[in-house]
Amino acid sequence: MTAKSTTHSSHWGAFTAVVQDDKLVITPFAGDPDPSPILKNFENALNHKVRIATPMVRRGWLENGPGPDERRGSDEYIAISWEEAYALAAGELSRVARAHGPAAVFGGSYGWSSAGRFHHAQSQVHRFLNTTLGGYVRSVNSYSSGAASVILPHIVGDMNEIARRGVSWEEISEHTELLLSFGGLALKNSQVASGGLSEHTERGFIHKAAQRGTKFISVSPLQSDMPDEADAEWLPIRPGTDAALILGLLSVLKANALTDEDFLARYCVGWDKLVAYLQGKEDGLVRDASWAAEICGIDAERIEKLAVELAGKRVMVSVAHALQRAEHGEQPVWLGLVLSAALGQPGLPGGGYGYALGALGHYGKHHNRVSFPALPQGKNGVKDFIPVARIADMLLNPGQEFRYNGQTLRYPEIKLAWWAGGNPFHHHQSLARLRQAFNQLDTLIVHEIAWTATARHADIVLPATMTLEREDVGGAPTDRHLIAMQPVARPFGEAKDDYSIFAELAKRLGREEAFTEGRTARQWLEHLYQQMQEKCEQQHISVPDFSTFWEIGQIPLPQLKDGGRLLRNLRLDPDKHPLPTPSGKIEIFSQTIADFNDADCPGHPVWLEPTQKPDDEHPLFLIANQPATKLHSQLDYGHHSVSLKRDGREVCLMHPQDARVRGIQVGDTVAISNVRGTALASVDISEGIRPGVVQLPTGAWYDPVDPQAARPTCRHGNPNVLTLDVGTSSLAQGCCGQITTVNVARYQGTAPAVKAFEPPVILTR
Ligand code: PGD
Repeated sequence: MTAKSTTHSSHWGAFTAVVQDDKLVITPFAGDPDPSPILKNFENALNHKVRIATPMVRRGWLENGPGPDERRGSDEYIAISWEEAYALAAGELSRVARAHGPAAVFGGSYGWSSAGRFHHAQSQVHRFLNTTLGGYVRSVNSYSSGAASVILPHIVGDMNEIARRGVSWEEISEHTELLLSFGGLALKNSQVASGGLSEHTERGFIHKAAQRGTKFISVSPLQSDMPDEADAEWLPIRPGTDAALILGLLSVLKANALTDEDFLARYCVGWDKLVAYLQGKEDGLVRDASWAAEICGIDAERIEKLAVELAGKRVMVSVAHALQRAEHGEQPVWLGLVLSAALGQPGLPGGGYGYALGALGHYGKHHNRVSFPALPQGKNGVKDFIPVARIADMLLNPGQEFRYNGQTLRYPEIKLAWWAGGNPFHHHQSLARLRQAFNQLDTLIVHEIAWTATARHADIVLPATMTLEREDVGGAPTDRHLIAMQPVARPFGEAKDDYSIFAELAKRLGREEAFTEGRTARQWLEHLYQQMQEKCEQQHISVPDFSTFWEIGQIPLPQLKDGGRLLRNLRLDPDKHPLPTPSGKIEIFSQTIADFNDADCPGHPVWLEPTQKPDDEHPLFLIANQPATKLHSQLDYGHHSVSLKRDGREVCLMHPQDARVRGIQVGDTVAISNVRGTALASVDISEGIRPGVVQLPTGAWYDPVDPQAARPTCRHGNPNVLTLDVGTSSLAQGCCGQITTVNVARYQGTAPAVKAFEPPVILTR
């Protein structure tokens, strides 16, 4: 008998799956023109030895009780029953809430978990803590767009409008003459969209645009940031200096009377102030092409020529998320918008500003007329919050003041953190510091599918099912298909889904009804689907009932053609459609930001030197970007991810000049080091990277040789052992994980074998 093939979805694509001869066979969604190779990571994921089979408790926590503990990250675990696990976790949550209140519980639980909209782990944590405790300390914004999501509302409007409802790929392929991209449009990034995507269309649109004659220019230290289909010109910029380059371009445009003064006067405020800054009226420093060239490493003549090339054409300016994941990351986001405004392009078909275009599969797409509802999270009665990337600061400095978006706030004192669906030892910076921070807690509770470094720091580990082992509905608001995520396999070991775990815990806390509202997981899916169906009916969109949807596995959803509407409407009639900014216009100068009085983010965009600059000890920039072989750290043990490691290690990229002077050859193991630690990696050498820059993608599971060391060595190649844990600025406090400075040396002797996918020592009783 042949096994039934089931439909399913992931952040990196929809697919069908079937177990044949004990092997999981994955077939990409039939309508996907360019499926992602990272689907292959599922093939060996279900029963891998690094999966967590039963609830676990950390030995030190069980023996000594809750409290700060240096052993987190290197302790043994004891397998326990679910009954014991529920009793320990519910008991500890009650103790902390009784003794310190819900403001001592951190439930931010940042992370992407899986595509299904109901089993979205972060929403489950939030709902659980709201319904059982009445609230928790939350986090705001994301590691993806921490700086952009705070600055954009001040200067043009909500990030969703600018990115998710930005100028569409379709329009670009039809109208754009020149696409100037800061940070590129790498397909490894747009292969992913939270909630899932059934059609990967970016490659096709880029190809179509290039064929029609769109010129692509990619400004990035890495040539690979632009797909081959674009046939782009590559301007290899010094990392972190795009703001200076854009200021130089603006200077040239102004000096040559190439700016669209009419657009700037009608639809923007503050151009005069920026011009004064460019011309050095404030401080005598003229920010012209020569000034910019010194900083960004691109010749002054090329900057001058580029500015002239931009003028008078239908130009799209795009700025990648990566640029704002760095010190003063707000500035390139602001200046990309200003450049498009100076060229008079916002609101024209295929012209203007595409913030984060290509950074995720959501951007440059159309929105569905109706989207699948999210799980309601309940009401959070705790007011305290942190910008998401300030987690270590909060745990290390309770009570300390910090600045955020014009406010002075105080870090709460956290005793217990609850994490499901995220991997802070993947996503956070300066991992030795993060370990110190987690060591301050009384208790860390983690739900995980596998022994990630985060699970290895937890006191109570609750084994979660992976997406393939449960029912859900997949569909992002920009995806034309809603997918029934049918289970492919039985849960691994004793793993349970996050909802069932929380329902059992809520029962023990006397709040089961409040958490579940009397519904099973399947009943929630039916309930949420029915809500969507009702919205569809109001709009005369016909969709089948739930059981038919489940049977057929996927349904199409009609879309709006709403790309770029905010700026298009402004241009149509600024009085009727003002932007949601204080002036109703694009704010080249923001009085609101100026009044915050934060020197690291003044009232108009500026070039501010980062603190991290190459020096004798750390002569190279490190770019720690998104991996191509997986999403973040997910399924790092999967076939595709592992097949592209070398000696089990992550692969870094160097320029031949930098390799030669260090006696490094392709395939060597190198130590990439700075004051915070060392990452070991295998080397590739290519001219497709700017000299003076080394690239090591994120995603390799943290695997320290010496977990307790102040400067640990990760034998697997996790770059966050090296990155600096500071906020982008006082305005947004976003993550700065993208760029740091390092030295690279050939590893002498035999490098230690990678153990990231070996479970920790587990004791049974
Ligand atoms: P993931 O690897 O996706 O990383 O950080 P994030 O924490 O989201 O983690 C998700 C975890 O959820 C995985 O460990 C997975 O096993 C687990 N999981 C999956 N499904 C389930 C489930 O159903 N239940 C439970 N309980 N767990 C589940 C990503 C973050 O990293 C992001 S968004 C960005 S953009 C940042 N990028 C960078 C960067 O460019 N450079 C650096 N240096 N650092 C970064 N960090 C950030």
